[in-house]
Amino acid sequence: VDTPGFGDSLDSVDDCKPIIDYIDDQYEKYLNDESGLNRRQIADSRIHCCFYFISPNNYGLKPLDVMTMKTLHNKVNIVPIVAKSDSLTKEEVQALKKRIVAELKTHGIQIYSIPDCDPDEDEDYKEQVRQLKAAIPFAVSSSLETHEVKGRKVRGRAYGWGIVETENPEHSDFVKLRSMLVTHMQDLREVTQDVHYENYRSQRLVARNQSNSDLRNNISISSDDTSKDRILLEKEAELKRMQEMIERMQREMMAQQQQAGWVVDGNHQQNNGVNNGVNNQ
Ligand SMILES: Nc1nc2c(ncn2[C@@H]2O[C@H](COP(=O)(O)OP(=O)(O)OP(=O)(O)O)[C@@H](O)[C@H]2O)c(=O)[nH]1
Ligand SMILES: [Mg+2]
Repeated sequence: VDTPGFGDSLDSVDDCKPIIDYIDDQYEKYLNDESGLNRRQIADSRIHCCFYFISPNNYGLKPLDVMTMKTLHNKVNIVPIVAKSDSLTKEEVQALKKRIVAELKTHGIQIYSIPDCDPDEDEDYKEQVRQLKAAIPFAVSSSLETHEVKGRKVRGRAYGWGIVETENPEHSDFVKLRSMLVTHMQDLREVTQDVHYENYRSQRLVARNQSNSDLRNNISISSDDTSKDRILLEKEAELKRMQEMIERMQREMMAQQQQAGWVVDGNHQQNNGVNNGVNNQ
């Protein structure tokens, strides 16, 4: 899912809204499917990972970056990325990364955290995870074009002085980013399910309960209910009256049967030792 035009308008404050709406819509769809009949075959269109691209032209985060990530971080796994890293030198990339990490911390922005390895994990995997963690925010350079370098076809950007290769670890963190996504896809899904979706679900439940109790309270206090609401409320009250009547009748029947020496247990009836005149022989 792309977000074309994000941050391009003069006043970009509302640029985040369609993103939030899209994420929420997917949660809402999932919530509805979960409470439906066919729970086993839910198509999961929830957003499990959000790449947030940070411009290389600033000395760190812009106010829009801070505001957007703060709005998103309780909804989705954010993976921050430095865009167009080929426009910076190696030292500049490292300085910018350091600054971004510090600013994320200062602003209390929760980005996706790669889980720590189990102690009994093999050393190669531990080293891979250590490198991935150290590379955050991943600084990538991308291209839609392919070029020939030493007889190989590579994706990259051709400049007068040479070719910046997208998949060359010396030029870009693209391979690390891809490897993070592949290795930790299951964990990303689990964090979405256990943290972000649960947040959404509990907020929706609170909102639903609130609107139900508002509706009930309005029976007595609101004189300008819409007629549709009134009909609903009258039906609800009638249902309640009927339920009470049925319960009262059941209680009376029980009492009569107990007096006659019968014990009634759900669907079964038992003679309690008093002869009712039926002969079983
Ligand atoms: N130097 C450099 N330029 C890049 C890189 N990636 C994209 N560009 C250039 O940046 C410009 C914008 O790229 P897009 O990919 O369209 O950027 P975007 O943020 O998706 O733009 P919208 O979809 O319009 O919001 C284009 O001219 C690209 O060629 C990169 O890694 N390095
Ligand atoms: Mg785009």
